[in-house]
Amino acid sequence: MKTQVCIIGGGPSGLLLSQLLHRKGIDSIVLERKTKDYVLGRIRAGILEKGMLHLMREAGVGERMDREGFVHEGTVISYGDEQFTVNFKDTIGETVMVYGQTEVTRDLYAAREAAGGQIVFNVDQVVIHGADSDAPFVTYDVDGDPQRIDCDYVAGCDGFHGVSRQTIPLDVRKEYEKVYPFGWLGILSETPPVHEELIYASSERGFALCSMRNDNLSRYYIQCSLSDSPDDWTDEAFWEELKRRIPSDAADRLVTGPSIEKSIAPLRSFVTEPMRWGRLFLCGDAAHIVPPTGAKGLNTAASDIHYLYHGLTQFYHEGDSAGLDGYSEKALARIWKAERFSWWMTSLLHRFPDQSEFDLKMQRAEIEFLRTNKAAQQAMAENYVGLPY
Ligand code: RFL
Ligand code: PHB
Repeated sequence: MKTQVCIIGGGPSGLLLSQLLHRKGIDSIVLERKTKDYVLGRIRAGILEKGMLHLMREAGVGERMDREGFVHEGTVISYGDEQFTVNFKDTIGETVMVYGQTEVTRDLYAAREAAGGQIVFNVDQVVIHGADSDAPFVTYDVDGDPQRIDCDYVAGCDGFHGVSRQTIPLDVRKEYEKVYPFGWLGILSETPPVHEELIYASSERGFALCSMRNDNLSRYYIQCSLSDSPDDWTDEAFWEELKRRIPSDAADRLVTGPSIEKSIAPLRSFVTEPMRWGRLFLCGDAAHIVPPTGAKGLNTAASDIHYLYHGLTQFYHEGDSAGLDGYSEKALARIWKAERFSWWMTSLLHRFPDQSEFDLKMQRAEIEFLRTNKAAQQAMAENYVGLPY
């Protein structure tokens, strides 16, 4: 088989790139290791920045998002029983949208299918060949049958555990990593959200987050030990612990119910440099990971796709490779700022095992500074709604 861009990974990065390129007449094939149902069963990000909303609309898949998504003008930060709102709309005139990654992916699959886009599921043994040559190709097996795709470019959108990053030789690739000493235990429940805005809660017992997907679907997280397993936590134990970590007025209002999903995510900051090697471009989780505290995972994937999509369009429509040549530098400049913000929010709101009394006082002083200082709120708002592309 032959295509212009071979896209490895059918998560949000790969699907969005494929759909955007299709609208510009650029051909691609997406290779996905799992089934569509498996990809749609993963419960992940919930908050979309302006840049991601714009890309979804440009890809022609913004209609349901604009109809069913919830615009949020701010977020609540709490510490113990104290709480305040950082209002993005009032401070910088911007908002974010609550629309789950599952729905984003569902809309993108539907659009690719409607356009007759090629997505190959259940691929195995994916290998990228000749990425540093003028004639790259990708080999893989599907149902035991070996296959080959010749292409101009390869987009590595295969997440943190994919093969694309590993294809870049170790003497070219440099990785930066911070692993946090805790995870997030998350549940999804068919209950009304406890509050109309998200609540990011710092408490003596650890961090908690009250989020949502719609009027009757809530997403809650609590900081947990890395040695915990979801089976250690009954629904009752989860709700009890959540109530202890959020302000008492919210705890009193909280509607509990059976969980329909329960999982633990470890927290990590990770960046690989460069994000391009020859004709291979890394995008999204294949190149970088943020802890979820700043809601930046999916949104940083979107900014990579923005730069790569424009670079490829410029190349195919104008014969100019400047956008592709500048891809890694441009993408990384924005990534590092999102890494900083996610690390800052994580450090501000979690309990760390080795924290001294002084460290706790510093955390508290920083939260109180944020509560009372307009410039600090503006800095948080600008980062939370998403820095410009
Ligand atoms: P994805 O979503 O991981 O998609 C990569 C796709 O590539 C496939 N794949 C392969 N395909 C072919 N060949 C191979 N060799 C392959 N290896 C892997 C995989 O099956 C998969 O379908 O990466 P993408 O598209 O870059 O999207 C990034 C986002 O998914 C990610 O940044 C966020 O979901 C991060 N994240 C969260 N972000 C938030 O903002 N809020 C959250 O609450 C949140 N929760 C999460 C998360 C990430 C998690 N992971 C990765 C463990 C919860 C979890 C559990
Ligand atoms: C979510 O709704 O899953 C969510 C929202 C905000 C975050 C992380 C996760 O910072």
